Parts: sequence; C-alpha cells; structure tokens
Amino acid sequence: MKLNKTQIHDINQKDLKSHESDFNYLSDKLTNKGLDVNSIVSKLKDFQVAIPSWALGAGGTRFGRFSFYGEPSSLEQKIDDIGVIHALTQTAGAVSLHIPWDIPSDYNAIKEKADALNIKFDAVNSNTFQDQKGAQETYKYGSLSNTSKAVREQAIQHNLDVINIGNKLGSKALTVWLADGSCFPGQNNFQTAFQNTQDSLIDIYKGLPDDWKMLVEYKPYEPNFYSTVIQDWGASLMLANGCGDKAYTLVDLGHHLPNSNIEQIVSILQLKGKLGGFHFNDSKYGDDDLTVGSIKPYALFLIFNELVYGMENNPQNPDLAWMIDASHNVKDPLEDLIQSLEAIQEAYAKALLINQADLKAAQLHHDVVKCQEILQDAYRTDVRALLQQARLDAGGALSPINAYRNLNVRNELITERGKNTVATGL
Ligand code: AOS
Ligand code: ZN
Ligand code: ZN
Ligand code: ZN
Repeated sequence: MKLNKTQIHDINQKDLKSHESDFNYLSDKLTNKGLDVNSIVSKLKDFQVAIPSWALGAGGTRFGRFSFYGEPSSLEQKIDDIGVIHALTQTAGAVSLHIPWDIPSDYNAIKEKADALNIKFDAVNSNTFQDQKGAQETYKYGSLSNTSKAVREQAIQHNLDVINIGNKLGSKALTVWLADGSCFPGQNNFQTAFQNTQDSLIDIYKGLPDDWKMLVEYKPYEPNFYSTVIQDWGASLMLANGCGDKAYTLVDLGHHLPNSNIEQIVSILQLKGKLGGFHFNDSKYGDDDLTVGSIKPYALFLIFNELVYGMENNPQNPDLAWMIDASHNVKDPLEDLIQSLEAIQEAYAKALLINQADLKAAQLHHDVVKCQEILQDAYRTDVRALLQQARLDAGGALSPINAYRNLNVRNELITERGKNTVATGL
C-alpha cells in the first residue's frame, strides 16, 4: 500500500476553499500581532517526528492483547505503514528501530524502501529488558546493573551490536532504556546497581562512533515496583555526564510521577546542553502511552513553550531526536499516530505564537497576570489552519484522518495482509 501525491491532492480539493478562508483569517490576525506567519508554517513543515517500529500494531497490557486487522508483520510492512502516515501528515519522516524485534534481513532493500518513502533512520533502541532466544545469561535481575559480570558483558555487547546495526542504516543515536531495578526493599544495593550501570554505559559509550549520541532514558517505576536504577532525570544526567559529551538525557512524557513539572525539567536540561531526545505520549496515571495531547494538552503546550525557548536560546543543546512512544489498545494504530502527530504540531504551533520579548518584559515587571495572558492567548488560538497550510505546502493531506478513511487505507491493508495478522513487538 503506497499513497501517491495525486490521490492526496484530489482528496484535498473538497476542503481547499474553506481552508483558504480559515488560513487567511488566521494569517491576518497573527500578522497584525506582529508574527511572521510564513516562518511559523515553515518551522512546522521542518518538524519531523520518528515513529517507533513497535507502534504500528495494536499494543496490549499484561491482561491481553487484541490484534488489529491488517497489522504489519515484517519491518518492510512497518516502513510501508510509516510511509502512509508520512504521505498524509508530512511530519513522520523517520523511523526508530527496536533491536532485536526489527533487525533488517536485507539492509539495502530496507534502505531503498525507506528512501523511496522519504523516511530516515533515527535513534536505534536496544533491548536488555527481555531474554532473547538462545541467550546465555538472563536479565531477570537486571542487565547493565547486574551484579554478575557475565550478564553485564552480554548486555554491553548487545548495545554495541545495536550501534553496529544502526550504523549500517544511517542512524546517529542509541537510546538506552533499562528495566533494571528491584521489586522489594533490600533486594538490591542501590550504590552497586548505579555504579555497575555507569561502568557498563561507559563501556558502550567507548564503542559509540564520533558523530553519534547516546540517549539515556529514565522512568520511575515499571516493570520494577520498588526501585528503578535510572529513575529520574537526575540519575540520567549523572550517568550521561559520567560518560561524556555525546551522552544526553532522554525525556519520555509518561515517565514521571503524577504532577511532575516536566516543562521545568526540559528547560534546565537544555540550559545545561544535555537534552538529547524526547518520547511523546500522554498519560493519566503512569506510563500509559496514550495518544499525545489526549489528556493534558495544556501541559504539552507548556513543555513546547520551553522547547521553543531552548531551540532559540540554547545553542549549547543539540537538535533533539523526537519520537512518539505510544501504544494503541483500542484504536487503529495508524489513526492514533496521526492524531498524536497533529497534537504535537498543534502544541508546537501554539508555542511559536508566544511573543518571547513581551513575555520577558512582563516577567521583568513582575506582571504575573500579563505573563499568564500571553501564554493563554497563544494556547487559546485555533492554529489548525497553520498545520493544514504546512501539510498542503509539503504535499500532505488537509485532514489526514479524513483522507486516511476516504482512501480506505485499513481495508487495503487487510486485503494485502489478511485479517489475522500479528505485529512483532510490545
Ligand atoms: C519504556 O517504558 C520506554 O518508554 C521505552 O522508550 C520504550 O517504550 C521501550 O524501550 C520499547 O523499546
Ligand atoms: Zn520511551
Ligand atoms: Zn515508557
Ligand atoms: Zn510510555
């Protein structure tokens, strides 16, 4: 299944007139406020978010998994699906591979496919949270933190293998997320576990090519429920600093205890030049992996406000690796990802409306009311016509969800792949 520009162009015709009037109305309003609409639209066009190779099928919980018809069962098919999302949204120009779930069998074929669909290979993800078939050692009691040297060595080697695989595809970053921790007090010595993790990460870091980054993801709990070795941004930052300049912290929105001020975390990491990557999702309780912006869109906007500030004011911080890390239990995964992309772009567009000079002046005058007015004026603006314009300029769909449905994508996929498919991955 491959969508072409003509199909999308034709579908857009019906809504073109009403889009134009929406866009012109908004464009006038924003121009009158002194904003450069063209530059905002072009920033939206440039903003690309990676889709993880494990998110194209239905997710599940430990209580069960309900498959979704026409799921991809090979890496080729997963890239095809990302191609569909990218053709419609023009925002998903990258894939983030999970190893070993998605090891390419034919590197050239995979690269050619991705190239043809305009998809790049973003960060590669290692997996030392599951035992692999035929593995000598078990990760039941940890991987990089394990008290057994043999286990640590196996986990280090796996990460080096992942770098090697990513290198063949043009990836430039390794994301390390560890499940390591303990389920009960007394089970682990915190200091030993942390020190072992640091030493193991340093060994991996030594194998990192010069132009690569290592992204260290943190998470407070799950699958371990008493302690996690890399439980928060502080632990991640210490470990990254212990490795060197090419190691950074990765923030996953779902990996915080309730009510954490994520925007402040993001802000300070950028000040220190240490924010390397981002996993988008939304949550009500924990690592829920729900559709981005479905629960706390205002929080997402506040995070984007800090990201935009950082992108403009913190040259010490590198470009970020953006990825959606969501799981789809009851929706068509492709529709869910399209909704997430829309929410990300919406929050980004609203953050771009904030007049940073006015905000700074209001802050200096301690005009707290004005500060809030500036943020909320941006947040309350309906920016969807800007997103549509960005997609239109890039050859995407005015409404990706409508186009997806009108083009009958899911049925086509079912015809191609069959009804009872099982996607590999989580
Ligand atoms: C796990 O909770 C993390 O969010 C990871 O980033 C990711 O979902 C996992 O590593 C899948 O490979
Ligand atoms: Zn994540
Ligand atoms: Zn997670
Ligand atoms: Zn998550």
